[in-house]
Amino acid sequence: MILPILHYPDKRLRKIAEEVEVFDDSISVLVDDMFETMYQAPGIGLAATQINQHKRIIVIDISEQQNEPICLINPVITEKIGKTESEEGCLSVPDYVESIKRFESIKVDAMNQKGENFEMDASDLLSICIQHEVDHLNGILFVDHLSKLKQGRLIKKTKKSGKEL
Ligand code: GNR
Ligand code: NI
Repeated sequence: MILPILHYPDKRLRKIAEEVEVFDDSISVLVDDMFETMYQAPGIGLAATQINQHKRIIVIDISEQQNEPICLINPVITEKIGKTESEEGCLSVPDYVESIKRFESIKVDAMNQKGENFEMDASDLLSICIQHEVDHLNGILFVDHLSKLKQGRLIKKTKKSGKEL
């Protein structure tokens, strides 16, 4: 099922997601719905927060063919190496892209849909995407990393478009 995506400045995007402790069918259904929603958008990642489910679940697929799904549950970034800067967008902040500084490479501890632990190394776009999604789980949007000047301009643009702040 395709689920509606919350849009900035919706306050529900600011909630801190809770760890998944029980890996039952409802989690599998949620993960499947998140992939469907992400692919349809289309996006390269989606955090449960964006569909108003405040659980620490991320889905990602950075492949061209949309055939390399990655699901991270309870992800924790355990190592952060180097610096990089690139253009980011977000399904929750439509029609807005800006350059954001991130760590270049990271190590992540996470669980799969069965609740099994695994570790992964990520660099480049995958690393950026994971950092972007983990931010969502903590109620942080990519625009929070911008200067106050740019944030002010975004607020103005958002108000103009008729959205409540
Ligand atoms: O689809 C997305 N593209 C993207 C591009 C650069 C950096 C991060 C992203 S994630 C975004 C989908 C999204 O909003 N995930 O939360
Ligand atoms: Ni996003």
